[in-house]
Amino acid sequence: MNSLFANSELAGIAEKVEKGERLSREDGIRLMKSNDLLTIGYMADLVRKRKNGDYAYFIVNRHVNHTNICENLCKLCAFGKKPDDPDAYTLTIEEIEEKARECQGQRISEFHIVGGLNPKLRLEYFEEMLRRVKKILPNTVIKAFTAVEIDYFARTENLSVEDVLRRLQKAGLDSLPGGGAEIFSPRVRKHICEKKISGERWLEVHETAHRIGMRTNATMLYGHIETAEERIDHLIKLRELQDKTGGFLAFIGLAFHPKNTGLEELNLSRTTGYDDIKVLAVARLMLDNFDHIKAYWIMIGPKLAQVSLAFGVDDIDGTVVEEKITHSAGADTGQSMTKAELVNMIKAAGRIPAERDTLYTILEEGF
Ligand code: V47
Repeated sequence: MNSLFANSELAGIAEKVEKGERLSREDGIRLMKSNDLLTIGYMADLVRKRKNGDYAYFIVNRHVNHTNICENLCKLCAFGKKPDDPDAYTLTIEEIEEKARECQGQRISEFHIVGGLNPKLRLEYFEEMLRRVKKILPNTVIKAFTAVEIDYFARTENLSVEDVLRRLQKAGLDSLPGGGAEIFSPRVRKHICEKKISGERWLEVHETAHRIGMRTNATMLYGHIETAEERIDHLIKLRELQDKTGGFLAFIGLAFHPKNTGLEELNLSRTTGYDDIKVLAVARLMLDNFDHIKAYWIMIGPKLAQVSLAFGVDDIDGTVVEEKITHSAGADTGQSMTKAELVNMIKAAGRIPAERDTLYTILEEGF
């Protein structure tokens, strides 16, 4: 190990990282509890470089939230509304088509659609939505519906998850986003999202998606009531599924935003920069079978997202355009970033900007 770290409390872990050995649960907990951010970052950067060289990726994408009406109304979420709430909305297919049309003429790689659990919307609405978006943007990947939504469609339509996924795939669905995973611990789920599917079910939906050839993402919501142990157990569950299927593309850390949520009464403060960076770096170290660790600048801010490139992150998401979930919960970031801004951030970090598609094929590099 680099002699600089010989006396660090993390020296043993650093040695394993240098040799490319898998880290244990205990290693993960020690990392998550350590404040030696530079040693953690040094190790995460080593792994990042091994996997992705000097490239830092970004994507030209657009998020759309078709409805905020939600049966679950999880405490952690400020986006979901009851049907009679004055702020409740459901977009028509024509309104979604209009958003897709706005992207015509740009080289947009990914259309990201997620929404609440709205009992009025049937599977046909989603199939029609996918077909019409695909018609307008035939070369754009549609990444849509969290595992929570897929499970809801299966239950309300009395179909298996596989049947739902196959029907949506036929209509144009290419990939699933990583949302809704939160923290898999049942203790935490009981407090922050009591009605949401279990962690096991979330993993089962992703496993099914992988089996039918869909690549998906994984997330972890941190910065509420979870412990270091619960964070590491969550990452290990993701790592175990990845060992089995290899279907995950990227991991994204989601920083909890408490404003307007049912957890506001706990007086939680927003996540700190130190913790945001640590979660991404420790994820890079624990998720040795994930190729990509993605920073979502909407949640941690563009400046920290840029700094995270030196702490294990190889991908910054994205142009986004419109974001409602984090902004309902008090995010003070913008909602959109230009390609030039992303390129500039990456270049200033000394890395090669690489515009990617969903599967991380490079469309253009350097700039
Ligand atoms: O599913 C909800 C979480 C997710 C809050 O897969 C909250 O490429 C913070 O999943 N504070 C949506 N987080 C975001 C998401 C995502 C983002 C970017 C890329 C990808 C991808 C996925 O945010 C939700 C939920 O897990 N969330 N409420 C909140 N108050």
